[in-house]
Amino acid sequence: SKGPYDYDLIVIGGGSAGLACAKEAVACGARVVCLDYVKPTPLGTKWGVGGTCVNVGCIPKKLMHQASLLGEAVHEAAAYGWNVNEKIKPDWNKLVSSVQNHIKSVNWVTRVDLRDKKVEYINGLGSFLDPHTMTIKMKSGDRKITSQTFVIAVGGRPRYPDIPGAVEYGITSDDLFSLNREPGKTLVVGAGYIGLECAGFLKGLGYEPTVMVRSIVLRGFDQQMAGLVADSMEERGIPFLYQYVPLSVEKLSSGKLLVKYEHSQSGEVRSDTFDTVLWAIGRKGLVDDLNLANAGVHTFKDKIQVDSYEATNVPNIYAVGDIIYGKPELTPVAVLAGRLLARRLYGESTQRMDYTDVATTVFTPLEYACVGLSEEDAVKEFGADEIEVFHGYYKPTEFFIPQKSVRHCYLKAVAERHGEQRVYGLHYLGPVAGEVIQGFAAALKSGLTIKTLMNTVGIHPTTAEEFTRLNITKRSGLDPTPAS
Ligand code: FAD
Ligand code: NA7
Repeated sequence: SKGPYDYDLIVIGGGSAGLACAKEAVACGARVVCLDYVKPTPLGTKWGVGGTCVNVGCIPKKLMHQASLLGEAVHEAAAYGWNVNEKIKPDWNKLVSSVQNHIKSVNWVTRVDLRDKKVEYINGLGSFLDPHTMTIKMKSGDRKITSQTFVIAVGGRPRYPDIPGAVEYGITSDDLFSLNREPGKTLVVGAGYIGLECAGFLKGLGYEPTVMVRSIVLRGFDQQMAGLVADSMEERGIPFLYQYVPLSVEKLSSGKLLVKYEHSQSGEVRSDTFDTVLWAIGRKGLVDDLNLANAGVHTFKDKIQVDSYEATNVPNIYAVGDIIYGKPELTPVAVLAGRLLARRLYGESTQRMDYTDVATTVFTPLEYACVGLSEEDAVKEFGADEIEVFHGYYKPTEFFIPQKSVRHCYLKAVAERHGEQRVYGLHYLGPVAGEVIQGFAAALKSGLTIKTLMNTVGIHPTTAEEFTRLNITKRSGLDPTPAS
């Protein structure tokens, strides 16, 4: 029986969360349609189905990071005896077309997958007329559809600062991975993970990024680790302008961009010219086009607040992924939450999403990965007297021959001080950080203790084995730098 509505479920947004939710709901037997629509950036950049991660997020970012690490590896290879031309230079346009070709192939595979799994997909922008009705704006005209249930999975887009020239002359991560010219000397405004990652690979590719930091680096992350990330980037020749905010961007007759910026305490105004200005000042949830008021869904700071069932304040409307307030904005979080929601709605499952202890990596030139609590959050939660921090600097084998700086290779375990010495957080700065932390994340979720960690035999010679030899506590005051 069809019931009074066209569909059981309309999923708004075909990104990480929406696609996972739509596919699972269909697998559970629901009648589903998934809408996805990308508005072009002010520069005109647009992309296909799949959302942020595939088109303008994780994937192109990791590919450019990899390109930058390979350049570094070629330089290192010389020290190992490879006869390489020391003056290697990347071809930006070739890199961009390789990255874009990969993305196009993923877009294609996504559409085939949707067809195979019998998920109806509409390339259109959805907005509510009432809690059960939506208008879809499509190239071919508007269409009205009804559904019993809705899942809002619209994600977010980069913000622009409210200053003269920002939108006309600046770009964001939405434009960078398909930019049709070399970025050149680039001002990266914002010191969240996206700003730092972009600055990192631009430097590795031979461009000249500068990072402008309004307050602190990597807000929300362990601040000792964040400081080490920034120091390692400065050591690679990336200048950081601390405590500065941009005032204006003008285009000079030379084509260069003149940026005026101000020190937030002294009010001192400076200016400099750049080829590219990249805004990485955070992301805005895409609530505006949804006309949520027509459905009665409340918003909160451009986001939607949900309960532990991903339910909004309107009974038949749910939200998942980056659009929900106060949860990690990461693809695997969006995918799992979307899938679990579909299973609860249309399957037998009652399982809820666990948003705690989600591991994550910052793909800066020297990578940083972590899982669990930062040191400051552990202190806040349990008190400094109840926390033991085991830490150490270490020397990756890979760094010896090319004589790379090992000054910032550091790791720590934040643990319970007494009793079982349960591990609350693990933090690692060094090569292939994500690969190192992923397995430890499973251990931490299984109740990892310092004793288990110390009784684990390492794999030698790796950098991950350092976690099995952390025997210096911060409290002891002993020097955490290795002897040799
Ligand atoms: P999205 O993937 O953004 O999908 C939402 C979709 O809905 C979009 O296609 C949007 O256009 C569409 N839409 C919006 N409104 C409407 C509407 N009204 N009607 C129809 N369609 C609509 N995460 C990681 O885990 N690892 C990383 O390394 C990583 N790197 C990142 C790097 C960058 C530069 C960025 C920007 C993000 C990165 N992320 C990373 C975050 C990750 O991309 C997001 O967490 C993830 O894409 C969120 O998925 P989502 O489904 O909630 O939203
Ligand atoms: P984040 O992590 O929100 O970081 C944004 C950065 O930009 C951060 O350093 C901010 O400094 C800075 N910022 C914010 N507004 C301004 C203005 N107006 N001028 C200058 N600098 C500014 O965003 P990302 O883009 O890195 O990451 C996107 C999302 O992924 C993010 O929301 C995370 O939840 C996950 P601040 O620390 O606020 O002083």
